[in-house]
Amino acid sequence: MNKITSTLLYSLTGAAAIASLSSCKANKEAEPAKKMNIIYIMSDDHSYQTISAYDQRYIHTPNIDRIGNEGVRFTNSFVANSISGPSRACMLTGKHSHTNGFINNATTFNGDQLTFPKLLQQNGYQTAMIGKWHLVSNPQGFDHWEILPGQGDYYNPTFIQMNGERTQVEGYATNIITDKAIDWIENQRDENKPFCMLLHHKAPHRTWMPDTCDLELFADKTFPLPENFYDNYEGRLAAQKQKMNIANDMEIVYDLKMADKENEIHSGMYEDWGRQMYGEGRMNPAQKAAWDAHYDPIIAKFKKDKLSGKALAEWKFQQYMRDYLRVITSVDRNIGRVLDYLEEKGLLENTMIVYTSDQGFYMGEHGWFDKRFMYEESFRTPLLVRLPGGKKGDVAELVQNIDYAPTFLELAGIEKPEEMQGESFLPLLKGEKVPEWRNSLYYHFYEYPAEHSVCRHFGVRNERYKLIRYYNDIHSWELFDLQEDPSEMNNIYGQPGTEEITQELKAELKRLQEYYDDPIRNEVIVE
Ligand code: SGN
Ligand code: CA
Repeated sequence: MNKITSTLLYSLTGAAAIASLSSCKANKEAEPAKKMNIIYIMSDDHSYQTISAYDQRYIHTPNIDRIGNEGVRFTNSFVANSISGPSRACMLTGKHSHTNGFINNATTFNGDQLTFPKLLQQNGYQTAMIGKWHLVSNPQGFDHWEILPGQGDYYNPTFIQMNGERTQVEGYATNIITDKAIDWIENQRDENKPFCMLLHHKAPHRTWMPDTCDLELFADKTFPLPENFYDNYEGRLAAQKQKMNIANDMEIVYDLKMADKENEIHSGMYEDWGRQMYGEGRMNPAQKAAWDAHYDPIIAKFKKDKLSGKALAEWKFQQYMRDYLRVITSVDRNIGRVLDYLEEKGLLENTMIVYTSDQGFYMGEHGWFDKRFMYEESFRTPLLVRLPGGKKGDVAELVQNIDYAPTFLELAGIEKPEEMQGESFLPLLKGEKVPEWRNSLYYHFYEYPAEHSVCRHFGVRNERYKLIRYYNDIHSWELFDLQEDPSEMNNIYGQPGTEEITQELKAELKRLQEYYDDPIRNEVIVE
């Protein structure tokens, strides 16, 4: 059977066609339908604002969009704890942070607990994990893994192999992770088994280092400042305390690459790291030459212009946006490579493809970069899923990253273990209605005191309202009406007229804390 016939058959009837094809074989018992493969692509800190399927203001991402166009775009997708390691632990275990134990990036993941890759592996799947892992302990439940140590590097990254050896690979991380993923699918897996591949990019994490071929992109573009770029954080105590402000906390040398050869520019505590990273450090001579050809003239102009105040803040914003979007361009291009490869091999028809990020990110909203807060830009995360034979279009139900594991398991025909707290959204992917779907989400962020100074908080969000409780050093409540105030500028907690909704949300918050059994409810009493 040639590829066109097979493509047609698969796309017409999906899994049923796969089953009937195998049952055509003469004098052979009917083989069960082949299980769907899973490719779970996740990048690090990719904001939905910079995916054109979600927002057309900044960049065109045709390949990422394709996943949503040929499948489902989740318009209300959220995380449980907006920071890398914790998010990853939630996704692997299907459990909230307090249950899986990985509450902040300083924790070590207890890899002995149940995860979806383990269950898939035990049920006949071949499993692989390539790229950023960030859980300190070694991956378990994978037939193959190659991970970046910690955050990893953009240029000539080192990978930790399954045998514990560390190997440095020349090139750019996003390309290399993609090469390795395609190579595993092409040459290393057992073709008789379904597979599940976790393809997890380092990009576009700080410090947003573009590939050399993308350095000139967006050079002439000026991006509109978000309306609340100059937010003064009135009525929001934790926001006043944070250190993730572009104007004040984004570093000229480290974040914005102004590592001048004359060593005249000095900025921030990470300056030395920056000078090392953008100097001879990890780059080879060709990479360094391309890098300098781009940044040297910008450094020269920066020195000459001597910007300050708002002009400096806005220059920082523009530089940040350009670098970040260049890094996204490379992510998108490499996702295109994966999709083209799968198409060429006839694998698109029996592979579910997921694109998401470990959390959202601020693109200057509230004046910020980074994440952590339960505010929309970082509580949300992009989620596009292409399921062959499934629904095409938007899904508006509230989903959370604890739902991924149950979804993958259901797709593979494996029952959800009792301890998993998420819900499978497979029915939503198939276009089914789920009347009893949740109508509120629980969130809990712990990493404090720490970098960026975002206080500990938990909260609840429903379709329209969000209630946040900060604790630890700051004890305060915030209430937002997302319909009236989508940018969360106006904390209406305690205002006349909000008594009823506040009581309702507090009751819901208590219910969720009990339902998910978060021990914080014994320490910080919601009343
Ligand atoms: C690093 C970054 C922070 C970032 C955390 C967590 N600093 O510490 O800006 O918030 O990672 O990010 S850096 O100087 O090392 O770049 S996470 O996505 O990995 O959780
Ligand atoms: Ca992240």
